[in-house]
Amino acid sequence: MRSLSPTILMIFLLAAGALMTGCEDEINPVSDSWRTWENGDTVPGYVLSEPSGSRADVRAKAQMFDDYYALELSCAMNTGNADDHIFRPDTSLVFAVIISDNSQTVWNGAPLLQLIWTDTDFEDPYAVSVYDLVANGRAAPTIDGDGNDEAWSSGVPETQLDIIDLVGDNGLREAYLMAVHDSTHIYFKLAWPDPTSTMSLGRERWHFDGSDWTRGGDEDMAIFFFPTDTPPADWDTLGAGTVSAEEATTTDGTLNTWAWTAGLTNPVGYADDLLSTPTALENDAGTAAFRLNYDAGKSYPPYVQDPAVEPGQGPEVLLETEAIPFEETIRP
Ligand SMILES: [Ca+2]
Ligand SMILES: [Ca+2]
Ligand SMILES: [Ca+2]
Ligand SMILES: [Ca+2]
Repeated sequence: MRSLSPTILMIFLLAAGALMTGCEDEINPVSDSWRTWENGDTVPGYVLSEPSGSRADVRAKAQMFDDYYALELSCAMNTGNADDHIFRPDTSLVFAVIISDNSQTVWNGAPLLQLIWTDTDFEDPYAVSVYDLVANGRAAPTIDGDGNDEAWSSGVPETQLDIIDLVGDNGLREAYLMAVHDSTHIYFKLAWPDPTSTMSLGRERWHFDGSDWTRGGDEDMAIFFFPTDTPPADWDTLGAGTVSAEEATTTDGTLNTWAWTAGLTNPVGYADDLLSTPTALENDAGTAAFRLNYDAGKSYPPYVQDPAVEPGQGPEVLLETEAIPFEETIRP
């Protein structure tokens, strides 16, 4: 056969590239036979599992409806763990919420909010009332990202937050926050229009180009900061102004930090329960919901979806219980 001239070959490759980009890339592909990895295939950058201990105190789940996130969270008012804040239904406090869009570095948010234990609707963008479910004969919400629970229905004050750019600007200007409590737990519902109308969960995702694997990508996040017994000295006047949004470290003192992320914690139904200190964002005791799907000794994802198992949390999520070593997916 006559070999193709370099010019013709180049044109062919360009055309093939154009065709490729027109195709829908296959994410974490599943097949009932041995897998052949192809250009455009991707594999999640983290392996997820049930967290444990003090790190697992915050249940959280979001769904996106009509480009709006609805995120529900719950936490025991007293977790019994020394690294957490104790919520007391007679004690107002300052807290903060920051939100990212497919980023860990660009943050918009409400840096100075008051949590007030009352059913009063203050119609104030900086005041969030904690409605008493028991006194009003209502059941606790189900933490599933569907905000249509009775617990959130009419009568519960909803605060339209005044969202500002804090580090960079992702365009977000509005969010809606509700808080309720029963005898044991406090619950939040945070709703916001995602600036790019996309639920991004591909942090450090692996991409295959036909010959090499590379990693890249980010995710949507929402972080809550609450004071500990030793908050930053200026916490009550500056709120998250005392926090480095890039590092989630404090100027001084410590904060109880809940980090919900669309890719690493949401699929298993948690927010990562952490502690912000002047030197680091420390992990609460226990195990995380996620671990990096990376091995310095391998140039490919060490774990992939078991081809025999349909992904339980969708193709963009790799669960520990459904993961097998990459090597086992290659035809012997
Ligand atoms: Ca904890
Ligand atoms: Ca719900
Ligand atoms: Ca997004
Ligand atoms: Ca904590």
